[in-house]
Amino acid sequence: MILHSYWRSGAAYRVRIALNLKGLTYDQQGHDLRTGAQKDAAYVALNPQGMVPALQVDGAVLTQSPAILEWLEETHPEPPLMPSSPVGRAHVRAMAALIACDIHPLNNLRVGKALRDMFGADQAAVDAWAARWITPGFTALETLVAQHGADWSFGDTPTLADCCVIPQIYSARRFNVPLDAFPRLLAIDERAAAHPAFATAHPDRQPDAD
Ligand SMILES: N[C@@H](CCC(=O)N[C@@H](CS)C(=O)NCC(=O)O)C(=O)O
Repeated sequence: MILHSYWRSGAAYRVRIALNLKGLTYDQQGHDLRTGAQKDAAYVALNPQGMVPALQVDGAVLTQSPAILEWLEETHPEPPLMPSSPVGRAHVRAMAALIACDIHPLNNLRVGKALRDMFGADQAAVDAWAARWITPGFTALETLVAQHGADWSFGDTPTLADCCVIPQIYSARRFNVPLDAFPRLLAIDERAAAHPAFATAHPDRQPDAD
């Protein structure tokens, strides 16, 4: 498997965590988003969106991290990253979607670039914009974790929700978003830092990291 990635991409970070939790080995090919390498013709031929991640496997190219996570769960069911009950699975998907649909798209690299290029935003304004979406999202997530979580976001083993939560916390810190109001999320982040699958997926530990 080849994971097309960028060390700081939150969406690629999700996939690395899941691959590691499943105990799978993979190579990584970094695309430096800062120089626009994701728009190179050779990469766009693989992923027409020109975004990371993409996973090359068995002659296929899988794109969109939620689809890749679901594919991984279907093809490599052990250890399970989804609960056994349908209602539990719906809760995990809801937490993952809260991040992947309702937070991350508003604070990814291209949105920050558009804020700068189209509206003259400086870094402080970009940070405030990110906080505007991360804070209410995390407020809801903290409540959902209080309802459904234990050691992890849902129950006492890592799920696909945690694959999304941890990268979003990393991103929140990059935007200087205060996190004190989210003790449950911070406890999960601390647990992840001590878990090999999460720790080795951390951006700073990737081959293309600065
Ligand atoms: N919904 C996509 C989002 C992917 C995404 O936002 N990727 C960012 C990095 S985290 C990217 O490639 N940005 C480069 C660009 O937009 O040109 C997924 O979950 O895979």
